[in-house]
Amino acid sequence: MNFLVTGGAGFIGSAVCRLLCSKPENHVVNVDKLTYAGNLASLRSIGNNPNYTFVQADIGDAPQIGALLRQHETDVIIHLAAESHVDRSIDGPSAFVDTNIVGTFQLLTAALEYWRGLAGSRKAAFRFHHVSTDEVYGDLPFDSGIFTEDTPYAPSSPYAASKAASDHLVRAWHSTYGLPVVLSNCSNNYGPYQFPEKLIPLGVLNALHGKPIPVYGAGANVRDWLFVEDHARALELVATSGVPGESYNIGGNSERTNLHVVKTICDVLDRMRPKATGSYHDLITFVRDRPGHDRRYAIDAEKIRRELGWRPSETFESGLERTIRWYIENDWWWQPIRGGNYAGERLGLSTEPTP
Ligand code: NAD
Ligand code: TDX
Repeated sequence: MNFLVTGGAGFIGSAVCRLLCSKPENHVVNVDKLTYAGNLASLRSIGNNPNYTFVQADIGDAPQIGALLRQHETDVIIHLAAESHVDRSIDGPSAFVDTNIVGTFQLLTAALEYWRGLAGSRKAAFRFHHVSTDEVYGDLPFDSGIFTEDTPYAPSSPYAASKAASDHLVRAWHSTYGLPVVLSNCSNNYGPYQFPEKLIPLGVLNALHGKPIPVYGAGANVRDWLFVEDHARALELVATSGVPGESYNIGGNSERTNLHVVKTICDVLDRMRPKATGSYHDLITFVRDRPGHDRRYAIDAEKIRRELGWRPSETFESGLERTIRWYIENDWWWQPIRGGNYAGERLGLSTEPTP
């Protein structure tokens, strides 16, 4: 099968490319603009594979995307390219509108023209898989509720609003033009190769560097955590076996408060890499909260389990341990990022400790 993966140099996209390329019958074209979040080092293990091709391009360049779809006789698009960090979307929403909304629109335009030119079984088998997030559903109370595929959209952050907008465009291209789309909405991913602006890699690397581990507000906000390789398997299933027009919620059934997450990181590091004096827990620092910070996300992943037979293989504890070990053993990957323009400091907002 010929896949075109957008955003394949990012955290989740690179896991998808590594997974798909492990099967010789697949060919993968990775289309990525290489923003600050794109990193070809994450694809080192498949960079020379005969079934892998990298193209540096913007999803907003519809003519170039159209040419790539035709040249590589694409069967399935898996669309992950996006601006993905909530704090950056609060500081500067414009790039989120450009890539997540307008970029997705341009990609849909190219995909529709390409699909209309296909015939017979290739036309029937074509899929456009749009990768989205649980954040489109908005805020849940601490003590009740769970997101199903029918939960109404109520995005809080500019990031979530831009993803919600792109989901609506993708569904409209199905209803109006018949483009065979599938969608998935996943909870928080963690694992190897995640850019160290997100909570878990930031916490691990700040701890290893003896820097404060920032916790927003009281650390009571709850996220559902999924190991990235479990997500990649789910994405392959949705892209290849999902029903056109349908959405699938994907989650790890692992709700944890942020404070629990950072405390667990400190526990694992205290065991794996003990400090000469004291504990990593001493580095936990409460800082000003994120504006519009959703209290809780929780995913009902029953549909993808029932219809596609997917379930996560890692627990939060086993996946976190693997992740921490990977960061300890792979400084070749993160040293250039920490030492370069991005020095592990959080951007903008809540840099001061809570008074
Ligand atoms: P990421 O920020 O690590 O990677 C995004 C990739 O997209 C980068 O390689 C970047 O260079 C590329 N990109 C950005 N703009 C582009 C453009 N205009 N054209 C081409 N490439 C462009 O993101 P991620 O965490 O891997 O997330 C991937 C997708 O999954 C996103 O759509 C995100 O909304 C969604 N998602 C992420 C999570 C999560 O926890 N990280 C959870 C659910 C859904
Ligand atoms: O330094 C921090 N301290 C902290 O307490 C950071 C970076 C985050 N947090 C909190 C905010 C969130 O409640 O931790 C939680 C996780 O934060 P992020 O890692 O920034 O992820 P989140 O905002 O939940 O969004 C992520 O999951 C859903 C991804 O970035 C999105 O792309 C995805 O859609």
